[in-house]
Amino acid sequence: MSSTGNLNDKFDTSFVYLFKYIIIGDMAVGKSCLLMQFIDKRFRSKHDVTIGVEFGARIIRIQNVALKLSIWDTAGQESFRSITRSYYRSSAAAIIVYDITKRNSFENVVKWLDDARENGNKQITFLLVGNKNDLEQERQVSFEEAKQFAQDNEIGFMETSAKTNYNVDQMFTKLAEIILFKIQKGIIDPKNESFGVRVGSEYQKYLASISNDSKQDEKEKNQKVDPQLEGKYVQLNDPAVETTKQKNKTCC
Ligand SMILES: Nc1nc2c(ncn2[C@@H]2O[C@H](COP(=O)(O)OP(=O)(O)OP(=O)(O)O)[C@@H](O)[C@H]2O)c(=O)[nH]1
Ligand SMILES: [Mg+2]
Repeated sequence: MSSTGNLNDKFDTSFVYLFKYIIIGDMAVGKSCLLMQFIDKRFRSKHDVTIGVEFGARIIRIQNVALKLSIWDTAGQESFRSITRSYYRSSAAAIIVYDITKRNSFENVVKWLDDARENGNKQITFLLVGNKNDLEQERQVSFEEAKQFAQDNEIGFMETSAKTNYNVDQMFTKLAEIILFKIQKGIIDPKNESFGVRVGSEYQKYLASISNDSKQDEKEKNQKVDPQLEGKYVQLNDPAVETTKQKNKTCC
């Protein structure tokens, strides 16, 4: 196992919440490059096969809440599948990556999704990612087809390029917004690590800093879609989030 990113970030506990992510998908679709771009802002043109699992961490802020993302980048190679499975359970989010220039990697998404649904916790949030969208002339999977698949399976979807850094930060932050939303709605208990979340040293300070009124503001802000993502992202139709929205509509 190897790791990437700033060493201080990995041991830093000054965050409100920690969210665990897992990145899955076929070999060579660009999982490690997406993580490297997010953590280190660099691109590697060589395919350096991941053996087992690699790790990266970064602290981000969403609506002024410090969130630490702890990301497990797994091997696409079939022989590592049983190791990968052991990481699903304690993940808050699963990012399923395919390569838009390799139809086969898209066809295998269904297997990855089944695997994660079978082995993950019941509140895991999914995002389907079509990577390498800089290679438009080699495209084998249309945006529309993948979007339809994501809608049919009630998961989020976006296209990215680890090479040009297109949508890379957005894919990680969008998931963090949704997990934060689930915490604020009481769908996920942040103190229950089986959901792939944990509280950090800033948690008590954060709770003390928000009055009931400002808590409500935070919730409302959290429901807004990042304007930068409009047109590039299919809104997550997460059944748990949808159910609470429905309840709120009828209750007040
Ligand atoms: N053009 C282009 N190439 C990319 C992109 N992302 C990754 N690649 C290339 O695709 C190859 C595989 O990338 P990796 O990130 O190592 O793939 P992986 O999914 O981690 O593969 P495994 O670890 O074997 O499962 C490398 O040669 C990368 O340079 C992208 O967005 N655009
Ligand atoms: Mg890799």
